[in-house]
Amino acid sequence: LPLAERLARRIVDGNDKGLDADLDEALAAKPALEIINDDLLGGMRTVGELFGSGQMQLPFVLQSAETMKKAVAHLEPHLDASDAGAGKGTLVLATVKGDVHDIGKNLVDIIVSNNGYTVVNLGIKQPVSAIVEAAEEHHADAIGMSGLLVKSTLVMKDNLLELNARGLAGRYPVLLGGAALTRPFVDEDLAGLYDGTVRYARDAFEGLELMDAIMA
Ligand code: B1M
Repeated sequence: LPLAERLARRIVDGNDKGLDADLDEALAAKPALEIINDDLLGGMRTVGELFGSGQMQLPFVLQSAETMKKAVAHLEPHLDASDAGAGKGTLVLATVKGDVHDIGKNLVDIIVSNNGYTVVNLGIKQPVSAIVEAAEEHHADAIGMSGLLVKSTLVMKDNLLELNARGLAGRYPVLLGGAALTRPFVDEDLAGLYDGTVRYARDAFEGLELMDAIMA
């Protein structure tokens, strides 16, 4: 197989034998970010389709996810860092309560922190109380919530209402992302509920753009 297809296939098969060598070969031809976006995420999309249609079982999805994580970890030192360490602001980032998906969230962490922000990455299954506590402790400039399950969209809604109730909506702009969300859902169904600013980020780059806009 050509290298790009081989990399996508490795993600689908959850096969990390020789992964680093393939990634190094790819790095000689294109930037790390393009490898993630063009090749690796394509593999993850296929995994989602196979799982969704019942052609792939959960343990294999997990293996694919582990391979994806190893690949991203290998590429991370090669990602362009502009303004790194410039202290542009602080983002508290979490996967919401009840949701274990963290590959996308961790990509957001990598992209945003490589571009001059401090990211406090709380991990998965985070209740709103933990998110608020971290935001207060770290004097966050924004809160980012990720979720991939449909039920996570309801959790996000509750979290926004909780921030309202605590009088914190004006203090924290909120970025929302993850495959369960759509822009119309966030703009039409969630934004109106929140007393502050809430924005949808399609991918990690839009997350970075939104942070830049918030801090401008
Ligand atoms: Co699960 N899973 N999974 N899964 N999984 C999905 C989400 C699903 C769509 C698969 C499917 O059915 N086709 C489906 C959800 C269906 C639904 O809710 N309607 C699903 C399910 C059902 C489940 C379980 C319930 C399965 C079960 O147990 N029976 C279970 C959930 C457990 C739980 O959360 N309580 C489960 C478990 C798992 C694994 C553990 C095996 C594994 C996750 C491993 C891990 O993350 N460490 C897994 C995986 C890998 C997937 C799929 C296949 C791939 C997700 C992924 O990593 N994509 C997924 C299928 C899919 O998404 N179509 C699926 C790559 C990643 C880069 O994309 O996270 O969307 P994503 O991030 C993007 C953008 O969304 C955005 O930036 C990234 C790109 O730059 N983004 C943000 C994300 N967060 C952001 C935050 C921002 C800004 C941008 O600012 C704050």
